[in-house]
Amino acid sequence: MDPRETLTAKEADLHIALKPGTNLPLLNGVIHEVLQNGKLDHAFIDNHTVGFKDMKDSVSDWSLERTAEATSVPLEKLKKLAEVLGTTDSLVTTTLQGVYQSAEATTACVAVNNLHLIRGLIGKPGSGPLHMAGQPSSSANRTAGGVGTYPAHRNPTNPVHIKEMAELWNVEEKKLPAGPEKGIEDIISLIEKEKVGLFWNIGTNPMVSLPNRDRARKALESTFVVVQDPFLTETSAVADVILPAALWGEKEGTMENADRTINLLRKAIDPPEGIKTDFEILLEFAKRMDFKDKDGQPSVGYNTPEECFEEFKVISKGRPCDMSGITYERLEKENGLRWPVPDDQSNGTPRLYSDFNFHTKPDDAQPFGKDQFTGRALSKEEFADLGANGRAILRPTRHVPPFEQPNDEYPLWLTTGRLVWHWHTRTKTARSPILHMAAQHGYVEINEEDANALQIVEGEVVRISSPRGVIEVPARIGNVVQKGIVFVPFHFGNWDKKEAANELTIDLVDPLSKQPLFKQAACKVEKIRDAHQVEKGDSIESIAANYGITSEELLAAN
Ligand SMILES: Nc1nc2c(c(=O)[nH]1)N[C@H]1C(S)=C(S)[C@@H](COP(=O)(O)OP(=O)(O)OC[C@H]3O[C@@H](n4cnc5c(=O)[nH]c(N)nc54)[C@H](O)[C@@H]3O)O[C@H]1N2
Ligand SMILES: Nc1nc2c(c(=O)[nH]1)N[C@H]1C(S)=C(S)[C@@H](COP(=O)(O)OP(=O)(O)OC[C@H]3O[C@@H](n4cnc5c(=O)[nH]c(N)nc54)[C@H](O)[C@@H]3O)O[C@H]1N2
Ligand SMILES: [Mo]
Repeated sequence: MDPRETLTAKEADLHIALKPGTNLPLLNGVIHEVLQNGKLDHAFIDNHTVGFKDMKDSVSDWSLERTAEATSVPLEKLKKLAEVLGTTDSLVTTTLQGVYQSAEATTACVAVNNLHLIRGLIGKPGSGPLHMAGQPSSSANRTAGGVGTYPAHRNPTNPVHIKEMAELWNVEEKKLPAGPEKGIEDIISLIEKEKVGLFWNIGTNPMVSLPNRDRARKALESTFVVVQDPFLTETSAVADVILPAALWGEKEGTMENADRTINLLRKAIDPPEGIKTDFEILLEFAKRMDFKDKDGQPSVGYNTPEECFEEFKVISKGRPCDMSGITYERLEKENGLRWPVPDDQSNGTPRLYSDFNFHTKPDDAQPFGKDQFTGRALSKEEFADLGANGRAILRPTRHVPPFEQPNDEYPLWLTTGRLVWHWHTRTKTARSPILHMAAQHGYVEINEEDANALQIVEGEVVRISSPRGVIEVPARIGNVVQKGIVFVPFHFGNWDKKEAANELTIDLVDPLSKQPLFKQAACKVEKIRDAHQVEKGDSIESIAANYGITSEELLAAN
């Protein structure tokens, strides 16, 4: 499912080129059809789920005809899709940013889960919904509690979990903030209200990666900003203090992969003279701040990454991500282990939910769920009322169209995303001459028909504007995007060039996950030159010279 004909779509047996922002209508339509004509697993629904009736009622209006109209996907394709999904004996669904950074993000993930549950296609070989994280640090953050939740999938809205953490850390309960987590856009608003005195940025480059970056820049300029990064970045421009940090390969520690594998990374080389690792900087900070526990002992009791991991193991005990049975030695010998690993006899858990037990007992659950429309965090009582207690919860999925849609002034959909040659804000990949040569600058992908109507030619620099900002980049014309949509890669964000996708994107978030809506906004494209000006890349000689190599060496490497 992708509005663009990506490389992945080209390999597909069935490409569902839906309109941007219509994941949920599509899933609702398909689920409605599967409920009518598919092979439901009634035993699974009865024994291992709650909420079937509410879920079913919530999609009752979604005939395939209505779905075709809402999504622009031909009826025949929808029928085919519903038939496959209603009859297959095994199903893996993967979701990523086309879902999470889209309208109705969390609700669409819920719909995917609903589909797997009513077909009983979960916890079995060859079946499961895989809601992936994009990178190890995203995965590990969810486990370690770096996204405003508490460590080891603890629930900030559950007083029992706050109490456990207070005991484990030997601090007073009232010192631990309770209540729902804050997303980055909440933090930007708090900075604007002068409620944040210090913004400590470790290992991200928000001046390129945050939506509506003009607003984000103004906010960061108004507070005290520390940037901790191995490189000078676009975010260094708003920093009050810059802390140079060591890179991977210059330090040791564990990492978590998208499939829950914990890996051990050993240090390969020393960092440059005087450069500390993130871990050392944080330890040093805790020491100089003289942070103490309830009994006056230093609150950070470890000195090495391994000792820190040992503390995390204690904190993870009994939780979904139990790591009690993992040691550095085992990680090295067994080439990584997948949590939960509850004791040293366990070889890890390649598949979750194979006993059809889900983390829905009130004192087990990480979140108590949120209201689909307002994002209000549900209370423990409301969650308990669902009566799940280890069963999976089928939730209703009601559709609300995206807030910003193409209109008279901004008639096109803007969507943004990745190129294979670059990693995010290019602090590493732009330093590779080969990758830089493959993708040197921002551009806009536009459909042939739209390009013809605007009389633009391949390579011509055009202006793209949204209610937030303006960029000027060369056009790539073709059929990868449908008529009415443009795509801009988000990797490019130098302050001295007008090519950052995030000048244009909208700073709205999904009310449940708080993830920004990078995939849908309204924009317009304008011709700006009388004579066609075609943007060419740098010459091979000048790229090679930038990296201190000859053009022959560069070509040989490529
Ligand atoms: N080379 C490289 N690899 C990377 C990264 C990188 O920067 N470079 N980043 C990593 C990270 S952190 C992440 S999060 C992942 C992201 O991996 P992906 O999610 O695969 O990457 P995106 O390019 O953001 O792609 C999202 C896709 O969603 C589509 N889309 C837009 N709107 C909609 C919609 O309404 N519905 C649907 N179904 N699709 C829509 C877009 O056309 C696009 O093809 O990649 C990881 N891998
Ligand atoms: N328009 C639009 N915007 C997007 C997206 C999109 O699809 N469209 N995708 C979003 C997604 S999914 C993601 S994940 C974000 C990514 O956005 P960011 O996380 O902001 O991007 P990165 O370039 O990965 O930034 C990582 C920073 O950490 C530094 N770094 C590397 N190693 C270390 C280390 O060991 N220690 C420290 N302290 N620093 C280190 C790098 O030099 C770099 O500056 O972008 C988001 N923004
Ligand atoms: Mo990501």
